Amino acid sequence: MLFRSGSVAILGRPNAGKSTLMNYIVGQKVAIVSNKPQTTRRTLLGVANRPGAQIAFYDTPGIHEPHSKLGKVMVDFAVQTLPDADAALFVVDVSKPPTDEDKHIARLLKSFGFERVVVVLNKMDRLRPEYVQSNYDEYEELTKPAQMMMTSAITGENLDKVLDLLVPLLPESPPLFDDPDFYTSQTVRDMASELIREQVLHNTREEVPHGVAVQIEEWEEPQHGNTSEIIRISALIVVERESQKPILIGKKGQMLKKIGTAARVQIESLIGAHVFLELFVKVGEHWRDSSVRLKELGLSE
Ligand SMILES: Nc1nc2c(ncn2[C@@H]2O[C@H](COP(=O)(O)OP(=O)(O)O)[C@@H](O)[C@H]2O)c(=O)[nH]1
Ligand SMILES: [Mg+2]
Repeated sequence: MLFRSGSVAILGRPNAGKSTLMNYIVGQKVAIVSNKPQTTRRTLLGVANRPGAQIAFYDTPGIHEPHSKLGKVMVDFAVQTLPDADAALFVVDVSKPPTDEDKHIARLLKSFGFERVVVVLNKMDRLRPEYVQSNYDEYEELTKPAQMMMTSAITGENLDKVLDLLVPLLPESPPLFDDPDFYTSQTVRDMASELIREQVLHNTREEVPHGVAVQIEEWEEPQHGNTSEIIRISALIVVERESQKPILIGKKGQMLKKIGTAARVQIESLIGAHVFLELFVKVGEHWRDSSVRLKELGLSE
């Protein structure tokens, strides 16, 4: 039987729904999701297997006008996935007309070749009937002759059709990854720290989310012969300013406790074991503009 396998870069502006879409297709929580822009900070691999095809998706940070070193690194990460990709998914928020960022990405993709691009008109569940035609036309004008599909990454509507458009663009090849259970290259430590950051994003507002990084400090597996099955994890939440510390800790530590409990439940379901999670908050002045800190946090090369 003919088998196709290849890599697909998922590009789009912040908040279009790229990570939600990849998670749905892969069937696993590969990338954390939030309603704050710039949630995804590095390119994340998510592998989807279906009869006759294997697709290696690369979910990227949203392409935007960067205001910090981190922002610049993130945009570079996104753009760098393109030369190695067999095809690209351009995810847009169809409930709104194209923005300057969408236009910028469209120009970038033009040099890649629109015949290898599928445009995902996402958030169709939010598209008001009176804008269906005009928004559709504007995105079509911007990206023709790329194929387009209206989707909802939340309900999964039409995501199977996106795959139907995508698979024929991939080369004939055996699977790139042999192990059918393999779905991401992230370590469980990486994923645990991301799950903690996701809870910070969910529970804080305004300037805090962008300025937060999470670092796993200790990860202690239960000793052999020990009756306790608990994995002890301690993690550091790095904020940019002293004023953000009390926000994260909350009154009598309530906020940190809430974040910790929610993250622990997620980490337990990820690794299938009981977890004791301890969180600390530390100020790392202007870490987003420090090359050294970005490297320490694994956010740049
Ligand atoms: N209504 C609606 N919301 C969506 C859809 N896809 C994603 N979202 C929401 O949009 C926000 C950003 O999603 P995310 O996947 O993090 O976007 P990314 O920055 O492009 O990776 C989150 O709050 C998602 O729940 C969709 O199809 N419909
Ligand atoms: Mg994302």
